[in-house]
Amino acid sequence: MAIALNSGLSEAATSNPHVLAWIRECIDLCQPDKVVWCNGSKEERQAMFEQGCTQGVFIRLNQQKWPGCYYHRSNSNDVARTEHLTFICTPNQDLVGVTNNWMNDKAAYAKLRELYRGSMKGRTMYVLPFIMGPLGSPLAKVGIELTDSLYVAASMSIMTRMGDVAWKQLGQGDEFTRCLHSLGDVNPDRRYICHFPLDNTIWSFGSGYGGNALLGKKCLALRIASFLGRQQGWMAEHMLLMGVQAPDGEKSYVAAAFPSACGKTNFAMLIPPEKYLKQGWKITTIGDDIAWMWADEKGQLRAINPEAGYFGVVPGTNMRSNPNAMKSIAKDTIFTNVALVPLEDGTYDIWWEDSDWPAPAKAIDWQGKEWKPGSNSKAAHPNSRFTAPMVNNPVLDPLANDPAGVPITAIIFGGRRSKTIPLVSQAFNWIHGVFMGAMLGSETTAAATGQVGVVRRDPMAMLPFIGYNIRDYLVHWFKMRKKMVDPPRIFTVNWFRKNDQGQFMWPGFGENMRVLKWIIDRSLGRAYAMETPLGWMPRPQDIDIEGLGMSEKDIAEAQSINLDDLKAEIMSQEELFLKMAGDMPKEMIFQRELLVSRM
Ligand code: SAT
Ligand code: MN
Repeated sequence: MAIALNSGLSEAATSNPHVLAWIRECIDLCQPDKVVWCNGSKEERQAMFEQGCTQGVFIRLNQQKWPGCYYHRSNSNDVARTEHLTFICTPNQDLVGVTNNWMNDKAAYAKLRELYRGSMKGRTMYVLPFIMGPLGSPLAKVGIELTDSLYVAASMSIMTRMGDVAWKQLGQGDEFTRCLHSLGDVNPDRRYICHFPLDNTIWSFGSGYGGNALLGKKCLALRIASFLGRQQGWMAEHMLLMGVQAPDGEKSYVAAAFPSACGKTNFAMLIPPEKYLKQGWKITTIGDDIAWMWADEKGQLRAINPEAGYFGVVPGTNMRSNPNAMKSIAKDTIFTNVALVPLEDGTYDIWWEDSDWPAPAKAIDWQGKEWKPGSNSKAAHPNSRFTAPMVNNPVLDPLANDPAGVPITAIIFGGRRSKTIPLVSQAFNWIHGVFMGAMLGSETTAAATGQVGVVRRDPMAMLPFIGYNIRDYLVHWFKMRKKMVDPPRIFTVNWFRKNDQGQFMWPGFGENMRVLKWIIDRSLGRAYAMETPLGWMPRPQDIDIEGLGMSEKDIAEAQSINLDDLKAEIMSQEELFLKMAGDMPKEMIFQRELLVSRM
């Protein structure tokens, strides 16, 4: 960490004139006391933690149990993404379409400038240069975040390839995302997450939490990148990336889109059932949240994970649900908004609901209040998170850092649906698959503020992240087909279907391997399927149930299509059609007609 006083630029780590001019403007506007140029080193992160502990930003956890781990509590009004305060700012509204909040770009700059004015007085501005994507990848993008949050600085050093590599990649060029972040007074009335895709700029004010503040993640790698991807002919998607290795060594890669807090991290780190492990099956992780994909010169869809760490939901993470996540968070991890457990020696442990440990007799909950078992509240916030470096993951794929990415064999869409949607189905073709993805619905979770548990349409699990007009986004998906010789096969899954007694019909977690195997076999043309109104579906005997404790009849039930439910589903899809009105691409209208006529 180089510390610069006065102008803030005397210690600059780059001579890039575009960077210096922009940072000068931001210093003049925000008036920080101090500017710190970060280099992304391990020592620097350690220094940030030490400093954070003296400032009360971090609490050091018991280092025997949690080596290199720190605790952070965010403001209790600031614990999830705030979609209603998230804006795409352009000269006219048609650029952002009906699914985004829009602000006129000039008006947004003017409004936020007043908020930023002097907002860093008495604070330090951290300059965080970072790369999204493996170094040297054709899609890798440079961003620079200026922030007055030490938590954000330390988190970005885990979540991105941060530091001098970014200055090197940028050189003297002007192609970088300008990310300005200030906590302000963390007041929801003065909270704005603004994206200016035409200027490759993000201004985030008034929130210190995750997707609102770690600007490389949802803001850059999804909203801005999706916009750039459409211009440049590639895709930025809310997808995990995983490798599936068969016993004979055959390796396939799968991309899967699920809305926030629907188990993407668990799926990306899946441990196959005992039987599969014995046979030699292996799952590896490339990424757990975001995929950037392009068609290479041979017409093969390839993907990279732009991130370098995991920002995962903590509650429910344990050695049964996700042992690889437990190992990933065993060291060098930041825990945000879980419960803090004071130990007798004056150090701290942590705890969360549905963890490997019994509830402590006493804890401090995510709001900083005393908590006891039987207290009428959660100890850890349902959206409490871990921030862990991906190198900790024991099943990190050897190609996770490969600039050439990995070839994609199958794309999976999934939502959290207690009714109607079967366990697995395959689209008839790419266009049908895009329709399937566009019609994805999911019951809302704690990852965003608002009501939890209502079904909302979440096209490609991208509803909160498409950085431009959804009409053009869907057309872009259709057009990508032309760039590919043999496009990945597309599937829909639902791990969350419940029976009339309210019990899950599918065990999920590692057992998802059984569905995944059918998906891979189908994609490579060696598994059976039957035609249904929804798409190709396995017969019960096509899913391996050996050792599962489920019968073929149970599978048939999890796969059943109830025509009345399906009609209601199609009616509720109407919502998106009406919203988009005359803007719906004709492929979508035809696919809907075909679906209705198949019924
Ligand atoms: O807070 S984040 O947006 O990064 C997490 C999520 O909602 O997926
Ligand atoms: Mn996500």
